[in-house]
Amino acid sequence: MPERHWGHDHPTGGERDDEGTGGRGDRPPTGDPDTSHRGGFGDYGGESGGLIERTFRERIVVVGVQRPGVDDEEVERSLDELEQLVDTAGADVVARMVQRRDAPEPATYIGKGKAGELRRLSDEVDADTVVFDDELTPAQQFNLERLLGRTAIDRTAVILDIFGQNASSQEGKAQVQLAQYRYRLPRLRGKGRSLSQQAGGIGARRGPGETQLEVDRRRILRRMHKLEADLRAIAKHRDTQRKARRRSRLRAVAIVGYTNAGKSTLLNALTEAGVLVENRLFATLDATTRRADLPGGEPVLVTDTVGFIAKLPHQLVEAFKSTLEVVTEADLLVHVVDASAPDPEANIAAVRSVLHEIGAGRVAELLAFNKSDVAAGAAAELVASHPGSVAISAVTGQGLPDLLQAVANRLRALTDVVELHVPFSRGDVLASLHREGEVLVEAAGEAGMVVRARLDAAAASRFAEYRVDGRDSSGSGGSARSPHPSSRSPASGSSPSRSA
Ligand SMILES: Nc1nc2c(ncn2[C@@H]2O[C@H](COP(=O)(O)OP(=O)(O)OP(=O)(O)O)[C@@H](O)[C@H]2O)c(=O)[nH]1
Ligand SMILES: [Mg+2]
Repeated sequence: MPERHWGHDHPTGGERDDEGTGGRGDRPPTGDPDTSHRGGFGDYGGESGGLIERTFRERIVVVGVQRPGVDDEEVERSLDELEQLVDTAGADVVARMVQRRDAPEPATYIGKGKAGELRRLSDEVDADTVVFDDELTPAQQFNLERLLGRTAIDRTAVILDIFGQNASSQEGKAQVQLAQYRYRLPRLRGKGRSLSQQAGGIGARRGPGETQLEVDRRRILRRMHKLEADLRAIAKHRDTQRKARRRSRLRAVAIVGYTNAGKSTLLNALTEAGVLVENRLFATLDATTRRADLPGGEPVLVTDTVGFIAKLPHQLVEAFKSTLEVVTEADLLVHVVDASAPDPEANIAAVRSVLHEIGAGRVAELLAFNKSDVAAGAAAELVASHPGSVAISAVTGQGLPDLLQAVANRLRALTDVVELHVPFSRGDVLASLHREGEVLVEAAGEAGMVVRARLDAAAASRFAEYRVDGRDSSGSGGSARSPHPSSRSPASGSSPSRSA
């Protein structure tokens, strides 16, 4: 089990020994290390996995840097969100600070003078920890802790902590632990309380000439390799299930979106899945798949997935890649957006950027503006500016029939209508056309059957030798990202049928 820790390996107030760095002079001015460091948020030992029992709610100052071209509101919104993350993790924000800078200071993220100001503020409000809104480099974090005399952590650490608290499945836990190790490894320090000392016992023994840091590093690397192997085994098992799914030929729809947008609520509304719904960030970490029936009776598989957020730690994206294959392999994404959020467009952009990062940037996407029960006006405006999108309320059920109809239409639009000539002798080909596509017209011609059928790109190329329209549809794939994929014919969004 990994130690729960926010990315640094020494206690924050007490016996840290920053050899040769002059850190001694920067102890917290409160003087008494026991009161300045009260355990908890930045310093959890113990086993990970379940909820962290923190002895008290830590007092936090949040800090952001405002770059040129970013307006005040945007910075405040980002800090609001960070505050929500901190709250979700189980601590209280007691102050915030923003510095305007062209770029973060390489050594200290904020300027040195500002750091002094921040230290005074932190003393004044009796803060335990300072949380920065961008990922700090290990050096920045180290320097800031010296300058501030208290724990300095970043948004990434807070998100990793929440994921750690919320992980419940074996795979979820392994993924989060792996991400936490990847975050911690470059932040290990040579002195202070070490992993091995925490663990005590036989493992704490060093090899000849080995420093404690090397021991810790080796141990973390070994655990990472073990986790990677575990995850590969789990992924292999899932791969088998996925192949079975493919054989069933059911279409797959993945529900994606910003955290807390209402994805799980939507899955429950569509399928009675009974997935946990909470007004909490990252309530869902594991994918859940259920069957739903589209209007007309066609069944589809619908999967609820982990939520995304602005500045989602790349360690997490990396660790969750195999879970997120349900997204990259989906036929269609239903991208749920909280219409009542402060800046839905920014959330859409953040989600799309993660989709891009995991290789799902080209999967067809249908926008669903949720919570229209409490944000009817905003939802209507958003629908107007995103052609092909729908307004829904996963709670009241409002708009859900429209959503299902839109899903059916979009899935249909992913297929092309092709014309084929099948010799009379090839009853087997006719039969597989019926199985693999939707046969719209079938009539006897001179040399064989004339068939018009809807086929997806893969099937269309399998039946290429019987096609009379001569086009090879491979490449179009039906997966451009946009409410109206331009590579498609005009009927992509709204017309339920453009069959002959
Ligand atoms: N008013 C309103 N609230 C909603 C609606 N849909 C979801 N919510 C609420 O939004 C909160 C988050 O819902 P979830 O379904 O857990 O959201 P999620 O997208 O799965 O969130 P994560 O799994 O944490 O990323 C809950 O408090 C829901 O009750 C809606 O249509 N209207
Ligand atoms: Mg959820």
